[in-house]
Amino acid sequence: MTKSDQALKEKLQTKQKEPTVYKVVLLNDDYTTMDFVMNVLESIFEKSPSEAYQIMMHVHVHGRGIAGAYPWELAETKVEQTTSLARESGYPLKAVVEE
Ligand code: TYC
Repeated sequence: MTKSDQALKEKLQTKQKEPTVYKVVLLNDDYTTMDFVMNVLESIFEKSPSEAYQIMMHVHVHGRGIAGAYPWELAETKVEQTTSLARESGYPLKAVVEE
């Protein structure tokens, strides 16, 4: 193995250790309460109360905002958890995964 083969191998190995992350985006709507959105951000996205408030207000004002960034499977799970908690509670809150 040449020196540059070794360098390439190390580069690839380093890359594989950094999983690609996907954004979970929360969408605004007129019916979900601010309290419920903050509760979702704290319980599912592990945000502090002040982070949850800031993210919720960003979504409320701008229409959408990033709740977090995770490897694919985890991002999908967070969307599912958000959607089922919202539906159980009678809210139309939507979350989507974005690259
Ligand atoms: N716009 C909602 C309200 O005024 C609050 C809200 C914020 C809803 C963020 C969804 O993702 C959301 N009650």
